[in-house]
Order: sequence, then structure tokens, then C-alpha cells
Amino acid sequence: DSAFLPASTPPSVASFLSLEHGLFIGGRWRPSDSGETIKSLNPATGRPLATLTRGSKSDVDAAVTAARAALADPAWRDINPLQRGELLHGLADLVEAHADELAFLESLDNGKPVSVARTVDVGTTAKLFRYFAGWPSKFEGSTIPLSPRGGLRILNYTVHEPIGVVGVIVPWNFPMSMASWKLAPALAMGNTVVLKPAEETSLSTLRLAELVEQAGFPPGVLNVVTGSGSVVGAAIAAHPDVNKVAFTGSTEVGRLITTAALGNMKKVSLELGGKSPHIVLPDADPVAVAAAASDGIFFNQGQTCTAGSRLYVHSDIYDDVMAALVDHARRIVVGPGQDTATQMGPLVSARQLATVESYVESGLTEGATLATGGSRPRGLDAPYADGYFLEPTVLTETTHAMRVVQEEIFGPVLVVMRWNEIDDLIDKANDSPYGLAAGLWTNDLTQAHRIAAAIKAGTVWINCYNLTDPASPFGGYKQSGWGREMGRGVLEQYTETKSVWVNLT
Ligand code: TXE
Repeated sequence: DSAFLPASTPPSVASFLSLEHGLFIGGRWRPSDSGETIKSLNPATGRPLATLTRGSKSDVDAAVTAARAALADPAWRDINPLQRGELLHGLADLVEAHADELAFLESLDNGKPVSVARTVDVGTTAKLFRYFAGWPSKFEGSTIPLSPRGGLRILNYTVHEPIGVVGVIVPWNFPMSMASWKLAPALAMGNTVVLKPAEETSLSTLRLAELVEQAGFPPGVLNVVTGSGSVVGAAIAAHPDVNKVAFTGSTEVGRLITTAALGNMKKVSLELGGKSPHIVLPDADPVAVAAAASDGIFFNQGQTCTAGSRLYVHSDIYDDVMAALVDHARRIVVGPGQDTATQMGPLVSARQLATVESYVESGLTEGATLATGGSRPRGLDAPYADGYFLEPTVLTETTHAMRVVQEEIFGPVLVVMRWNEIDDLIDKANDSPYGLAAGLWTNDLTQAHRIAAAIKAGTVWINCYNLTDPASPFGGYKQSGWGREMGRGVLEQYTETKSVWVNLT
């Protein structure tokens, strides 16, 4: 199968794709010790898009050595906080300057519409670097008022120091922005990074590494090792000289990483799966809420950790919401992400498509009703006929015993349930191993705050959904993760706090 690029592909993207993509270690691009490569596929066609390097364990060792050396390099260690902020601002400028190119690249590699990649993936990345650029000069320690003890007068103060080498392992749903969620605070706090993108979607991270270099970060501050999770990811998680690992991905792999990290007790932060309840109260406008529920699940092909994948609609307006929801879902234009009309692209891989289709199958076998979707869309011409497309899918008559209600599907599949009584609704909403996010629609202030307080989730959206911001903390309860990303609080996760005691007597 030969590579295929749409006519609208920017020349800069086409020439980047044709490069031999090496590993970025110590400021240099180099092949792997393994000499092996990986084919990165275009999910809209199933054909090859680019060739990546398959990193090995010894490549991870080299990257960690480079990151360790960069920590001690005066060009990074002794840089003043304002200069560190300026480097991050410079990186944000470069991401903005290359936004169209980066968005197109992300769309080709992941499948999502270019417009989504432009506003969400690339937009978020630039904003993240901009937000964290302000922190190096402002994240202060404290002086702590202590009373004299044993005749000693004491001065006690704290300082924040970098943790050291941070391993970053990210998934394929928002490739560049998931990397930046971790990279931005790690760099702002003076750490160095060894980053492993997902093997399905490594390209935007490799381009970002070029921009990091161009922005003037010293060699070894960011290192990128592409390759498989079981080799490169596992080597980072187990490495005795990595001080922290920050991960976004499946709960299952999060568990493996945590176990591997125990070897040297490295710090671990985790953003894992979700099965977020999206709740509609009886006073909500059925048509508006149906559109929001549809966007809440079908955005990014349903491959969003916060996807509003369990919809609970009050019986009084259930029929009206369902009619509008099915209508909305059927109107979604499914196609290649590079077509301007496309609203939903292909799933990221043949494997993900097969997983999602098997969930739909399992739901139907367990007694759910298919309200719409469930099939691969017909009518896509070559070369898109072999792409990993699936129709927006809605299952009704679902119950909490079903796998489709309990497990993260991570695709465009919504399960819908009716509710009547608020305490029962809250129990159902919390009946999940996950606790990442929740949404609810009502103008009833009392009920809104009552439900928001009772839901075990790291984020609750009231009359909105899927909003995030670099200034607002994000993370999960229960098996959705450890720690919070973004906001001021994340700085603690990328620093060690030292308490210094001085005898003033
Ligand atoms: O994720 P993985 P996959 C969920 C979602 C999806 C399922 C499978 O339900 O259907 O996971 O996706 C690296 N040690 N989410 O298999 O495997 C891997 O190379 C260290 C939800 O693609 O978790 C990649 O870089 N690293 C989630 C990263 O981990 C390992 C987003 C994530 O891959 C490793 C993604 C190992 N042993 C998937 N094995 C969300 N909610 O945001 C793999 N990796």
C-alpha cells in the first residue's frame, strides 16, 4: 500500500512526513540501537503515513543519561526563573506560528478533524506553555513561624527544587496536548524529560521536539524515545534514574507503571480511564441538551477520557431528548479529518475500531437496543473505504449490569438510561470504578449543587461539558487516577519541597 496524502496537505507537512524520524536524545536526532522501525498508519485510509524509529531499552538508558546530564548543566540548572519563563513563552510562540501545520499533522496521524486539532490540540498546547511560563518566577517557598524550642531560636523556610528526570508516557487521543500537559509544568519547574508518545501517534510530538530545540532549550532537557509501550514505556517506568513518571492512558497500564515505579519509589501521577455520567434534569431544554449530550460523547470520535458516555435522562423528557439526540447523531458528518465538512473522523486504529465494535456487539447481546449507528458508514470512496470509521452509535434500554455501562468503550458509543428519583440517580452515577468527570443540565440551583456535591468525580460541569483550562485542576477520583494536572496545584507534583531549619541562637 502506497502512502496517500490529501491534496490539501501543506507542503511543510508532506516534507516532514517523508523524513526518517529518529529518536531525539541529548539534542541530537539518531537511530535506535535496535535498528528497527514502526509504520505509522493514516487511520482514514489504513495506509502508511510515516516511518518511526522503534526505540529499545538501551535507547531509554541513553535518553535518561542525557536528561540527567542536562539537569546538572549550568545552562539549564542555573538559568534564572524569568529566563525559563521566556523559553516557555518562546515555545508557545513557535507552536502558534506553526499551528496550521501542527493541526494538519495531528489530524492525519490521529484521524480527528483539522478544525478540532487546530482549536483543541494545538490551541491547548500553546495556552499550556503560555500559562506555565508565568510560574517559574512565582512559585515561592514560605517562611514558617515556629516558636523557640529547647532554648533555640529557629528560622524555618521551604524551597521548591526540581524533582529531576521526569518520564512522560502519553496516549494517542490528544497526542501533542497530553504530552504538553506534563511537559509544560515539568519544564517550568526546572526538570528534564524523557517522553514516550503513543506508537499510533508520535508525529506531532517529534515536530514539537524540533520546536523545543528551536526555542533554545538546552540539549537533553527534552528527549523523545518512540517505540512500544511494553519496551520503551516499561523501561522508563522501571528506570532507577527516573525520579517521576507522569502517565495518561488505560487504567490497566497505569497499574503496570505503578508497579514498575515501585523499584526506586519514583513519584507517579496518573490520568486514567473514565465512564462519565451526563445527567439531564426534567427542566432542561430537550433539544439543547440532546445537542450537548451528542457533542459530549462524539467529540474526538468518543476517544476522550472525559467523554459523557453514560447519559441519564429524566423520564418526563426522555422521549423528547431521545428523538432530538438520534436526529443530532444521524446528522454528524463522518469522514476523513482533512475534509472541511467532516465532524467526526475515523477511530485511531484497526485495533480500537475492533474493540469498540465488540462493545456494541456485547451491548446488543446483553439486551440493549440500537437507537442509531452501530455500523461502519457506507459511501466513503477510495482511499477512505478502508479507514477505521464507525457511525455515531446510541444504545438504549441499557442497565448497570451490562459491560457497555460499566466499562470504558473509548469510541463513539453512548448508553442512555432513564431516571425518576434523585437519590437513585446519584447512586447510579457513582456506580462506576471510574470518577473522572460528570455533567448535568438544569436551572434548578438546589438540585445542581446537591448533585455536584454527591458525584465522586474530579470535574463536574453544570450546563456545559468538556471544558478545560490550564489554570483549572483536572484529574480523577477512584480508578481514574492519582493527582491533578494543570492549575497551580500541579507544581507540587513536579517539585520536591525542602524544609530548611536554621539555628539562630
Ligand atoms: O492505551 P495504553 P491503549 C483506554 C481506552 C482504550 C484503552 C486501550 O479505554 O480503549 O485504554 O488503549 C504506553 N509500560 N485509554 O492500549 O496501552 C503506550 O505505548 C509503560 C484511555 O492505546 O494505556 C502508550 O504510550 N507504558 C485513556 C500509553 O502507554 C506502556 C487514553 C497509553 O497506552 C505500557 C488512552 C507498559 N507496559 C487509552 N503499555 C484516557 N482515558 O485518556 C503501554 N504503554
